[in-house]
Amino acid sequence: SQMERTFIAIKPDGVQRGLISEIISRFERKGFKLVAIKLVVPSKSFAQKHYHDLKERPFFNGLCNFLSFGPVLAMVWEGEGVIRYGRKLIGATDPSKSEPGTIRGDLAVVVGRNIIHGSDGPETAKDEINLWFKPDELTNYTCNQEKWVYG
Ligand code: YYY
Ligand code: MG
Repeated sequence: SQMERTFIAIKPDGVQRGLISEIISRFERKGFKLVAIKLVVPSKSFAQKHYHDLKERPFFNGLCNFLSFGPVLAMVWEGEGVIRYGRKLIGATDPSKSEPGTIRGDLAVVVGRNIIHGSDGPETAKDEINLWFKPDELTNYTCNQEKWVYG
């Protein structure tokens, strides 16, 4: 099995727009398992750590300011292929190019307010989970629907 974990965050625009339950329900109904969740207001320096790969980009400063505007809903989701498939549920970075049916395609309009973050690969998933969560904040439990999701 390729059971894995990914870091998913609803950004301040998604929280303020009342989209928490809509977004969580898409991951939950798919069959992925929630293993950690918390609401946090990141400092600007924490946002800079989260987005360190993008520090040379012209939008970096505005992006890090934006992430620190208000609460972010930080989560870890687990499942087979959840890193790659989570990105599919989220849709393309620019919502004007995201497919309908994706979170950004259905719920956002511009790239600077695209409501959600998802890790882009196994290494970033590990790094981002470690940045946002302490080990004891990650739960380990058997979800009884697993045998029906995976057979
Ligand atoms: O992983 P993803 O969020 O889809 O895109 P990234 O290329 O990692 O960029 C992170 C974040 O930066 C993006 O969600 C919005 C913002 N951004 C932007 O404001 N303008 C761009 N041209 C590209 C990205
Ligand atoms: Mg990214």
